[in-house]
Amino acid sequence: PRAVHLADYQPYTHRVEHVALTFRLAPRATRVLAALRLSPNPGRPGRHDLRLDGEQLRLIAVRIEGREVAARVDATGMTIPAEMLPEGGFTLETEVEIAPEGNTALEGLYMSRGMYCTQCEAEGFRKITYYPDRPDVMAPFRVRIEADLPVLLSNGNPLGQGPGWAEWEDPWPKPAYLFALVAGDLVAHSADFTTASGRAVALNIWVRAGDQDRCAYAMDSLIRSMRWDEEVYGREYDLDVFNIVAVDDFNMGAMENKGLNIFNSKYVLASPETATDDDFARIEAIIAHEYFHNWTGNRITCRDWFQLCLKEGLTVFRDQQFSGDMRSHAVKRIEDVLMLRARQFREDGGPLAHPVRPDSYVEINNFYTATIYEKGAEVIGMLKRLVGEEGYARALDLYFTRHDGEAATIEDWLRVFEDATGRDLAQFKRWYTEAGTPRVKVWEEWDGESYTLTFEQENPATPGQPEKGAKVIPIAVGLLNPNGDEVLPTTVLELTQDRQSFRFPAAARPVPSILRGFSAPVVLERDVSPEERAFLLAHDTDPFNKWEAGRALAKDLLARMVTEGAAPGPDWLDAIARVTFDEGLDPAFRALALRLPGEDDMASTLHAGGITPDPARIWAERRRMGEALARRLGPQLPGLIEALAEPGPFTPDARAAGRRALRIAALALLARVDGGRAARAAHAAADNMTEEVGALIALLEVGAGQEELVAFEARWGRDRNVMDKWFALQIAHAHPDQAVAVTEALTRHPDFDWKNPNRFRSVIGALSANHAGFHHGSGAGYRLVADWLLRLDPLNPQTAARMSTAFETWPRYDADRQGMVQAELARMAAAPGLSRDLGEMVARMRG
Ligand code: BAL
Ligand code: ZN
Repeated sequence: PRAVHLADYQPYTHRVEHVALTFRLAPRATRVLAALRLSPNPGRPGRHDLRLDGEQLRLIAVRIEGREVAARVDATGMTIPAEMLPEGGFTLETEVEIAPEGNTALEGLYMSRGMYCTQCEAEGFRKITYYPDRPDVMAPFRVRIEADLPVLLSNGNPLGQGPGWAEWEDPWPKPAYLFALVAGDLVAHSADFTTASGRAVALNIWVRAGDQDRCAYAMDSLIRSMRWDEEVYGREYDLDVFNIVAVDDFNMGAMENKGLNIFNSKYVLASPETATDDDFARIEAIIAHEYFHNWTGNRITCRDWFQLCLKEGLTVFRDQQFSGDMRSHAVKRIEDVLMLRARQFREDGGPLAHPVRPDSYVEINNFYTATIYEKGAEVIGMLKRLVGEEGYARALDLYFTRHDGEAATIEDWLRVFEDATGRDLAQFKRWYTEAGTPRVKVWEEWDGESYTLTFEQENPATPGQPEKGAKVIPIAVGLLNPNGDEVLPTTVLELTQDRQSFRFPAAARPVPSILRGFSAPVVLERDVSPEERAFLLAHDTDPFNKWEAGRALAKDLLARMVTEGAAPGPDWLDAIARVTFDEGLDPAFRALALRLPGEDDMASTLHAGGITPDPARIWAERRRMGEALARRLGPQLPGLIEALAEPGPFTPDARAAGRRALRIAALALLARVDGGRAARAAHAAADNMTEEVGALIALLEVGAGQEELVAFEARWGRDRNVMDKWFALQIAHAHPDQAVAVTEALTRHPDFDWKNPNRFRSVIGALSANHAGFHHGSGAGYRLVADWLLRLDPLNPQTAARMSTAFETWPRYDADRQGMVQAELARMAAAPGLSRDLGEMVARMRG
């Protein structure tokens, strides 16, 4: 398959002025009639053939201005030669037949448990009808749906409906990837919203009968998102209805189709009994994310798919701001950085590294990555730090006025910042065009009068990019005096050269707090003593760096345990104990401080330090670390657990969730010294899913919990979303020697519906998340995952390709493991009929 290159971009030959679609729905033979009003695009002078994308369509008829024409049809579309096109504007009509029932790829129009739904981003619309399926072609759509089903939905405002039909009109020009259609037997959880300028909007969350009592939190999140976007960004909603539909079979988390968001049901449905605090937080964030896309993505979209981060990075940044405002900025930042390091740094350091704006791809679905999304958001956070709150607000206002209704580029985005603030962003642009995580080394010097910090940046080679220039790196710094008082409040230093020094007056040697708030997505390298880390953990006024100090202490210790056989000493144990029981700190923060470094994170850190990680040893030493902490804190844990019990009914707010998080962390530690007694009691008493799952994981981690698993299945066996947890947690928390066997056994469970992406991820994804289990020295983890990817690929290439990233870290490990992964990659590469999606991923990972 050929790669697509950014450098080859050309505007489309024609304009689409209007689209009218009629759907006659039937599971095996849906008819799609399309009438496109087309005209030549003045941006592409000359006469051109008309090329339309189309895949897996049975063509019935093509007419221009009512007359049949003979179009040339091939496997990826249709061409009508220029000489057959009237001069000026004309109407093209096509009629095709598609089979949604057989669509297992979940792209285009498909069926999920009797309901019709669509997923068009990035290139699914071409599986619905012939069309210029590219984001820079924007048009208003009118849609008629005919089906004998009670609920028939599409984008925009309702025009009319009757028995067996409904019509919709979307007045806002949109690219085809934002098209959506839903038809099924659904019920609505409804509410009203009035925008700041007085538009009444009907809000509906459509679900299957029986699920409507699990929509309240999603609706509340939607209303808060709509208000927040008005208050913080001045952005109002622009239609009379906003519909959300929950679907069980969905490749992604959710989709921002104009006026008709389609969600993986897992990110809509929640009740205290069925959803954990993490689920509630994710629902809030994803509802906000998809809603915020209405302006950053829909009203202003991407010129081409290379610009994906234009909408995704910005929308992630906005949803992170929103969650911080709704909850705690400190806790949200720590969680976001944990995730960035776990997913994006991992990607950036391996064979799949790519720039935030890539310049080529084979299959665009493979670029919905942590780099585009999370690093894309970090880049915006850096821009904001560099231009300040006011500069950011001015730039965003200009972005919305200048580009509303357009398909824009990263150049357009950076230009609004330049025009609004007068700043030159030519060097900053490297964050978009160069892959890899910069490493920043820092040295300090104090001469009795002044204190100097010297930074050196190194930008590592990544696939296809051996050489890189220096980046603009905003480094937020604060200085503390030896008593712990802040002598320099947070100041942003701008590192723009390979090596650069910054001097501060200082009569006494200060303690620096560097990269506050994680002000840039870099790896900071600095020789710091455990004493200084403990000092920062106790005194830093920046909550992120306070947490980071504890994290670094733990990682240094775990690294020494793995490499030198060190044992946890009182310095670390006492420092963690002080934070754990410090009632002046937010319980959510204390819970994060108690969390041990992850095994994959540790493997990456060791590898970066020139040490080949041994997964089994990391697992064993991390366990020993937890046991030592449990022994140190043990006597005080029952009191803490007792004090954190919430007397009243469950509420999903951040305060209550933080208390539960700390309580569960304490239960998990206590289980290591009391054999699980307290966790078992907490499990029996739990009246919400957060505590039920938290206590169950605590038990599984100490080799117990089998009775509880049986009871869980007996209670929740019919609930798909809840049962996904049951599948996942017993694999993710299995002993490394048993993880593959547990996974294999669960693949034989009658409810292992592997064609459902959520269930597949809950089983096969959970094994790849069990670091020592997946990287087991036997190679059985690698084999099992590869077997299942090969089985899924012909049916659902998108999900298979995405899950193949389990293998991306192979270069870190020893020669045996490298050989075994390479053998699996070679086996996949050689599989007959491998999809373009998985084929591209495997090829990139093989290098
Ligand atoms: N646009 C794909 C789903 C999302 O990022 O919202
Ligand atoms: Zn998005």
